[in-house]
Amino acid sequence: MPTHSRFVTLEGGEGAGKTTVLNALREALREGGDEVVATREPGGTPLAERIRALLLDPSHESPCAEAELLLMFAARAQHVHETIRPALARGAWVLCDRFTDSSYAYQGGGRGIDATWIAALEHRVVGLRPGLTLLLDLDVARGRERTRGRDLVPDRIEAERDEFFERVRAAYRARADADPGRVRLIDASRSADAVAAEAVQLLRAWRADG
Ligand code: Z5A
Repeated sequence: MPTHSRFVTLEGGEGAGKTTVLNALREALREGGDEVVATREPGGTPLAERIRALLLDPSHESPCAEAELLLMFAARAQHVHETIRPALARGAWVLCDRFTDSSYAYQGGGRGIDATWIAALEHRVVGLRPGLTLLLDLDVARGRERTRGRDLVPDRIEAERDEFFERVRAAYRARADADPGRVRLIDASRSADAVAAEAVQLLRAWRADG
């Protein structure tokens, strides 16, 4: 699977601090004068954002696990085609809040879909991996505590039980163990400043190496 050195993703469970870290990374890269495209999944294009709304809305019929996976990849295909590849082609950095590792963690680990099926979609539909993935690892209960009271109604995936999120976390950690060169695990239980500082340091080292 081809990777791109300027394609960097943030992964982790609910409340791990991805959005907070992404903002710090964007500032660090902009200081160097580079163009930075900050985006997210599911989403990142008008069509993919509409698919996101469908996926997260708790008020209508829930998709079955397979439909959920295919909708995640439908959004991703559009996002890669319309936003990510063009940005990388013009030399920009792409910082993405979640990408295919989320599908392995949530639909694979959480829902129990066979990883070989996810890998087949990744190869046929996406064809691209980030050069660097920062995995913010956090205890499930602490993540939930951080986001408690944020939304009046939790979205459809946030409403899952703790056991689901424990499986998600285990699947993420297994991906970091299997691919330590790309997936760097960060202890996200520390202060937001300490987590952001480590993430920026890892990115700077990555940029210097590349
Ligand atoms: N999903 C999927 O199933 N399959 C896929 O393929 C993809 C996604 C791509 C939407 O994602 C859902 O889609 C997601 C997985 C699924 N469902 N869940 N759960 P999302 O990224 O929009 O949802 P999220 O991960 O739940 O976002 P989040 O809860 O906002 O997490 P975050 O971005 O990592 O956290 P944050 O916004 O930076 O911080 C949360 C709060 O904690 C906030 O008040 C911060 O001020 C605070 N915070 C942050 N860092 C710290 C530290 N270090 N200490 C204390 N407090 C902190």
